[in-house]
Amino acid sequence: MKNTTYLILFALLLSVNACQKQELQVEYPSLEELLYKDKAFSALELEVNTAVQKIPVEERGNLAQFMFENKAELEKLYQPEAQKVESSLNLKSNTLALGESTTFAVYANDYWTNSIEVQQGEIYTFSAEGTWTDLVFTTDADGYTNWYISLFDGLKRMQGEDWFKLIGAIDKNNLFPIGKSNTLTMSQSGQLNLFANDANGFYLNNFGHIHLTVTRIQ
Ligand SMILES: [Ca+2]
Repeated sequence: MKNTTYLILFALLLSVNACQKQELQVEYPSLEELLYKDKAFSALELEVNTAVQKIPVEERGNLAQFMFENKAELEKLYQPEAQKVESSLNLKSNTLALGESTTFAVYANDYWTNSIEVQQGEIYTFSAEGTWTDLVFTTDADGYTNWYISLFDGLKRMQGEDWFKLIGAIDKNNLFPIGKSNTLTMSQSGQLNLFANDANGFYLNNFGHIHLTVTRIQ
């Protein structure tokens, strides 16, 4: 996925509430003109065609207007190097004994939250409390979907699972859905990593955290 696509989709998400249909008083550039000719956006080495194809035709005028009027803010928000924030928990122990629990926060804007070490065959229960927010959509760890966000389903990190569902991974591979409440057998040994299911590059508009309690039951 190229930088352009992120920027455009991010702008589109930002504009979902902000950009209401208005009578255009001014002649705005088209989305293509904006991306090809405006230095603010062309400096990002945009691959315009790929990106534009993802935007529904009827949304392009509004999006161009929004990007045009919010150039400075969008440039500031778009920082590719800041998109893969990773946090490692400061846990008492890296492993859980049988029957032991640990509770920690998983932040919506962290690309990875690195937690305990697990062994293949161990069974854990997961219980997540609280809500987190994807731009304007607040949900719990079971996640959400709606007609608008579903336009971007192809970009989700874990396909087939809702947006902002709590997802687990072992050593950042073999993703599995967790959600609000679950009991799962570990398919392999390694570090348990967690994240809110979002599109790579769209973690900057994520807010809040859930509290996850993990208990080893076998
Ligand atoms: Ca997001």
